[in-house]
Amino acid sequence: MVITQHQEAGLLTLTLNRPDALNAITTELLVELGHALEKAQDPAVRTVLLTGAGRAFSVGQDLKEVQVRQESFKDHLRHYNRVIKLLQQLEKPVLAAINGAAAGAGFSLTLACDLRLASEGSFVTPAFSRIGLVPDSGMSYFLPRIVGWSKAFDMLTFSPRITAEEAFEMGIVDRIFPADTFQEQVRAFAMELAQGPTLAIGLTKQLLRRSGSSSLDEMLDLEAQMQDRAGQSQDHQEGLKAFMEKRGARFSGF
Ligand code: LHQ
Repeated sequence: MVITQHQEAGLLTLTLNRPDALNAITTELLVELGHALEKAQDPAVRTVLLTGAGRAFSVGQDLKEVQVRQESFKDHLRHYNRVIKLLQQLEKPVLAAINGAAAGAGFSLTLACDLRLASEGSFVTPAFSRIGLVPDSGMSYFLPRIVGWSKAFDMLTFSPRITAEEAFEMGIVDRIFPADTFQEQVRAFAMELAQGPTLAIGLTKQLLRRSGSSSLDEMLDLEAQMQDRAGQSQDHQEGLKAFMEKRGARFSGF
């Protein structure tokens, strides 16, 4: 298996597991990741954490596989695009734990997640321009939305190595944890999210997704629809009760 899965309470951890190849992405890896993300639609999963085994998150497409490719890049990218859409469409938080280098489509995978947690000493790099390619796997969609058009153009043209600290300053990375306690701190962060109001978080994710291509009027209507749904949830009842009783809420995710 090149994707390992570990479920602990509502937290599903998916690990890219080709450490000897710095988790370079193969077709096999994309197919396994796609299956795992489909299974993650199960309501028992309340947070998904994507990370890499060994010293890298992922160095992107396995360039050795590309050299012996049978299909066009356009055909090959179908495998990537399926995974990117699944990450975005999951109605629950999806976290990337960047434990080392995240390059090319490896970086794209992290951008399709909702939050990026990086280890001190890790870095991201678009990498595409260095081998004469254009950004893919959603990078041209997500990156300008996070850093703005000019910064994205600069990054995609020069493909520098961007340290976790620089990425944090640019809003690409959301939390940085020390390397020696990275796994424990990521787990604690993800476990807390997995005990959150999952239904409301999933609806929030839908709202943000739609806001990129909607008018204010459309978003106001959609917010009202989503608030109706959230307002009928068990978690809303529990949130209100906990507020009145001056205690922390115990959310079920429904
Ligand atoms: C690798 C790779 C790699 C194989 C390092 N593959 N072996 C989708 C589909 C269609 C078309 C193509 O594009 C795509 C999407 C993409 O992702 S394209 C972009 C692919 N990724 C890259 O171009 C990144 C290439 N790698 C690097 O720039 C560096 O290795 C980074 C910055 C990631 C890490 O640098 P270092 O930590 O200094 O490690 P290193 O460069 O020494 O690499 C260690 C080994 O890993 C080395 O092998 P070796 O046998 O010499 O020890 C590299 O050849 C190998 N490796 N990336 N993508």
